[in-house]
Amino acid sequence: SPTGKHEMRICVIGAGPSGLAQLRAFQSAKEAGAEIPEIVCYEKQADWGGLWRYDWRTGVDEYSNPVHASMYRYLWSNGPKEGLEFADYSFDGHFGKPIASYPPRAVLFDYIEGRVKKAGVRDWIRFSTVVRDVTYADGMFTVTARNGEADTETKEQFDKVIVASGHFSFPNVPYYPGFEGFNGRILHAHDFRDAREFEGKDILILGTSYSAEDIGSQCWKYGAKSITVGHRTAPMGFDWPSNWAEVPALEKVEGKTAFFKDGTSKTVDAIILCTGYKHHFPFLPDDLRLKTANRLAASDLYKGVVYTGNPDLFYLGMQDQWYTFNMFDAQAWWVRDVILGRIALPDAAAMEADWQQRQADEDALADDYACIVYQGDYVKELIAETDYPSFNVDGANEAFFQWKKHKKKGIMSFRDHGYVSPMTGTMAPPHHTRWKDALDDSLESYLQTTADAAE
Ligand code: FAD
Ligand code: NA7
Repeated sequence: SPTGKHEMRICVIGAGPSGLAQLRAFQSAKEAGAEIPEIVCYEKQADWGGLWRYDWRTGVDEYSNPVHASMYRYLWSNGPKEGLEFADYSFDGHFGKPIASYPPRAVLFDYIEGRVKKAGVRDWIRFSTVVRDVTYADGMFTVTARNGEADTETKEQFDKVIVASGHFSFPNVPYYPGFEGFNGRILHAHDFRDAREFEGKDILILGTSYSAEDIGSQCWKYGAKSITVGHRTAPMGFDWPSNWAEVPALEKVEGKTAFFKDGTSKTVDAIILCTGYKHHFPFLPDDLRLKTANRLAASDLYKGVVYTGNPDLFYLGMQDQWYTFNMFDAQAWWVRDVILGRIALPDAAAMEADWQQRQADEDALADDYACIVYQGDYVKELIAETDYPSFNVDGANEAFFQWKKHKKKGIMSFRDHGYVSPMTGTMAPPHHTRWKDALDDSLESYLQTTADAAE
């Protein structure tokens, strides 16, 4: 600049819920009168919303980059919306009326988008632009990105980089003997798009976490003949429908027949690997690259967000998630305040001790209920240190507890329940149609009231 003063520049990688939280955090400080740095957000996809932006493509995208999307048609929230609500932008406010607790993807996309449209931050984002490389020298980052549409590369310098590229996109794909000779389709959850593909089919699912549970449930809902789930560690143990079986780990496949550890077998048409994802950052060199398991207290992150190997680098949303959108907000507001000089970082030893202590605390947790409280406490800890609107985290915990109980009671009916908003205190009305019978997952259908739907 003419004064010789270097203007601070911030790079945000990804415009999913985490990256958008970061943009909104800076914009809200600006709105309140603060001076904020220049912000450039690179987004590989043509639109914002991250995983919540549906993409019919699988494999590579239109510019031959790996497709980011892992969501599929007919996906409804797998946890209550009362656990993820933004504290600065309520569901009641966005939709103008109370809505039911487990919205389909399109409804949540609309909600995510509503807040950032209102904030007016779209201009900060460079769409269809994938970050290819990040280097750090002399206190500055150089970020190399490629705009797919223009087919051009840029290299720009930044003082800080915030990685918000998500960690449920690069599939963890195990091999089992016989896969190469299987006479059917083998796919990972990342490439699953439409349950109707498996109507009338016998399917085998490997894995016992959210993807296994939900993709199996989708296939059941849309008419699969049978669902068999192989577990490596333990069965999910829900009260499944009669055409659903939980079996031990897969040993091998011969032709179309799968053989399990207990000697039983099942002939199947397709194998869906719900075997999780990798934290994978192909654009980062080793000394900046986060290496962590999918857990509540990620490795090498002070307060869950500052990279201890280089505190000019931040990561958002890298934890395994009970809390999502409002946790990303808590992180983004906190990172913003470090960058604005409102929060000071301690020395390297203290930052190192911080994540190790968090992991030790996590390792000592007794059950899922304790995990929910632990992540709720983390959200409380961060929001207490910024001006993010404080909210009833205990109320959100309560919605998660109820959700767990409702799943135990009926895995195909838990989405028929409603909970109290920790932001507005509103009790969610029931959806007009039970989840198992609601085949239309559109926003229009979901937002109809019981009276409209009956007409
Ligand atoms: P993402 O949503 O993954 O967004 C990351 C963004 O970064 C993407 O837009 C991507 O294109 C971009 N990006 C990646 N690499 C680059 C690059 N090199 N250059 C530029 N841009 C890049 N959470 C819930 O709360 N409720 C649910 O019901 C729920 N269901 C889920 C179902 C599935 C199948 C999956 C996979 C996840 C689900 N989640 C759910 C969790 C989900 O992780 C969060 O809701 C949320 O999307 C995470 O936001 P994020 O911004 O951290 O990551
Ligand atoms: P998760 O929650 O990371 O779970 C991965 C599952 O995959 C888990 O049950 C693992 O079983 C299983 N797994 C991993 N490797 C293997 C092999 N080699 N063989 C058999 N089973 C294996 O991933 P999800 O996709 O379910 O959920 C990710 C997000 O998507 C989540 O936030 C949701 O909201 C949607 P283990 O218990 O380790 O034996």
